[in-house]
This record gives sequence, structure tokens and C-alpha cells, in this order.
Amino acid sequence: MNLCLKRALVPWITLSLLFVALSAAIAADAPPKYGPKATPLVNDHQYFRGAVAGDFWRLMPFYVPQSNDYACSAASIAIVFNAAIKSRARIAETERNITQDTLLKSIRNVPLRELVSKEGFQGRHGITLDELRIAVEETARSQNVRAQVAAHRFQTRSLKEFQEILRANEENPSDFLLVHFVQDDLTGAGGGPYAHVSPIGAYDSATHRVLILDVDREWYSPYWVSDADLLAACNHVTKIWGAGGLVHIRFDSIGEPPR
Ligand SMILES: [Ca+2]
Repeated sequence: MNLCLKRALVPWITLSLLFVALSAAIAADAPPKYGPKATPLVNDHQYFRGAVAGDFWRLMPFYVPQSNDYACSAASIAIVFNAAIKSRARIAETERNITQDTLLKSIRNVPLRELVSKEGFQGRHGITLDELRIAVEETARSQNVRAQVAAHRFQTRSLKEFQEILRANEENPSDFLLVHFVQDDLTGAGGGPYAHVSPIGAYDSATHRVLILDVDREWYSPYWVSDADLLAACNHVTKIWGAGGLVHIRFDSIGEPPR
């Protein structure tokens, strides 16, 4: 390197080092992304060393981020239906994965496309628990797969019932759960409440912890929360979206191509 080039580079290197130091200082001063209620999967994957975790291994290959700040429901439904339909050895060369865009075009009973758009629908973004159930039922019809769909609210029900649904789902490879909850109740993010939807990736009944495959992947990765905290986040009533809960989807068969 000649001397002139070295002299020219010195200020840039100095500025770059200052920028890196400043960025590190800002990051160190910012509050943590995860509050005390949430433990990222990247820091704790002990459960998967002994568990079958059938839902997790079917869902994870199709774990996509929401396409915008409001599309959590569409992303969650696409993940679950891809997991159900594509969990087989042979996939035809012409067979596409379900995308959020194609899913939104197929749903008619709920104005989902408008509700998850940046513009919203009648002053509202996002969907209620019942609208989530209807959107899942509509997706099953449009994909030609047979599934039983049920929405569960827990405001008058016990933690024991909530745990039993989580435990039964974890043991059954033919079903999946979507959770409608207030995200910031678990992550500690400011500015909420943020009603949110994501698939449940796993349930460790021994430690009473639930793995949330949060589709808000611009900001989060999968994280564990206690079942009691998740129940409280489901029961948090918001003015626009009401109470959350679980949408249970039991497929007649897993890994079968659409009829
Ligand atoms: Ca299951």
C-alpha cells in the first residue's frame, strides 16, 4: 500500500471505528429485546434433545416471516397448512408452497386481505379470534383438505384446561395450534397492546413452557414463555380485537396431497 493511500484511509478507518463503537454503545443502552418472560430458543433448546416434537419439525421448514406488520394471521395459516400438506417424502415438481399472497386471494368470508393491508379495513388492522377461525376454515376449503377447526377462549376456563389442550396437541402429529395473544405482554415491547397471531411450535409439559414461533421475524426469533403467562396474554382483552385464545386445527390426514 502506498503512503498516499494509507493517509487517505486513516480518517475513514478512524470514522468507521467510531461508528462501530457508537453503535455498540447505543445497543448496550437500549432495553433488551426480550423481557424476563421470554427466553429465545437460540439460548435454550434442551427440550429438543429428548422430545419427539413432531409439530416443531413439521412447522419449522415452513416458518416464514409476516409479509408486513399486520400479516401475522396470514403467515401463521400458511405455515400450518404447508406443514400439514407438505409433510411427505414426494412433492411434485409443479407443487408450490402456499404463500401469504395466494392465501389472501383465496379467503372470502373474512376481508382478510384488506385487514392485513397497510390501509386496513374500516379503520381496523388485524383480525379477531373468531375471524382467525373462519379464515382457517376457508383455507381448508380452498386447499381441498379436510380439517376440524375450533376456537378456544379461556377467560372463564382454567389454566389446567389450557395446559391440557397444549399437552394433547404436542402429542398428536395430526393437529396444530395457532395462538391469538397480546405479544408485548410476553416480550415486554413498549407501545402496545399488540394483538398478534403465531403458531405454537412446542410445549414442554414438564417445565410448563410454550415455544412461540413468532412470525414477527423482523424483530423476534422463536421464544419460550410459561403457559401461565401465555394464558394471561390470550385473556388480555383489547378494545379492537377482544380476547385472544387458541385456534385448534385437526387435519384428517397429514402429508396427503390436496384432493
Ligand atoms: Ca400437534
